[in-house]
Amino acid sequence: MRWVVGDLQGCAEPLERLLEEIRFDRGRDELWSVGDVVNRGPDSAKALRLWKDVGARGVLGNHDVYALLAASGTWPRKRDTLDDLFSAADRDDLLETLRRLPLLVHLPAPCNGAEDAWLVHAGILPGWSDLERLAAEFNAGTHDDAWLQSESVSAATRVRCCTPEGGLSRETGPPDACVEPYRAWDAYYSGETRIVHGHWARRGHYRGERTIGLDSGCVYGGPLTAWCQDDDRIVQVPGNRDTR
Ligand SMILES: [Mn+2]
Repeated sequence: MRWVVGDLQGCAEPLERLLEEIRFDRGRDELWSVGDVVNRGPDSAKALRLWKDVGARGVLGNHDVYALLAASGTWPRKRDTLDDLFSAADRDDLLETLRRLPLLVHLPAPCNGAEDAWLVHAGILPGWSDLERLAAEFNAGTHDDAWLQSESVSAATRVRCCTPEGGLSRETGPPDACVEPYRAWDAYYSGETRIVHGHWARRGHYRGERTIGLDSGCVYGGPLTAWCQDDDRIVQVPGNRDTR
């Protein structure tokens, strides 16, 4: 089975619960992260290790970008919960795993009756129509600090409400909080293939016509949500209740 899990944000225990709940078998199953494996939650290093142990599959999130740029000193450190990661003996190895992550991934149907999907942390901009071409372009090259700060990385890991021209709003509320000329990014998406994403905790888990959102805010006390691509099924386990 191929599973896609929502934003972990350093929530290692909920991930352990999920793997148990779905009887994850690393020889048979795949676990894909929608990004933001680290930060805000209590156990970034542990969550990262666990996710790496089950295959290190996924796409890059904005908190992963922040962790990489803060670790290299390119960005100043803001308030974060990354001390455990930055002081870990395997820190370089863990960070390198994050740095290798692509921005956009096509997940072909894993079995008969299942549907194709695209995986991205936040979303895509209205002008991004040929996703195969863009994925090849965005994911290629050295994932150095300049790449991490590029416009495409920024858009794919941060968009929620945007203009038809691709201007991003700072609004973090649900889609009805997007004020004209801003609309939820998926309102512009007319592609055939479903896009699975995270990043929008205040929208929560939802299923749109062509999209599925998996960030149900497990770091804020919501559940951790995962989607099984094989049989189009959602599984949720309790998140971190004691963090904010
Ligand atoms: Mn995010």
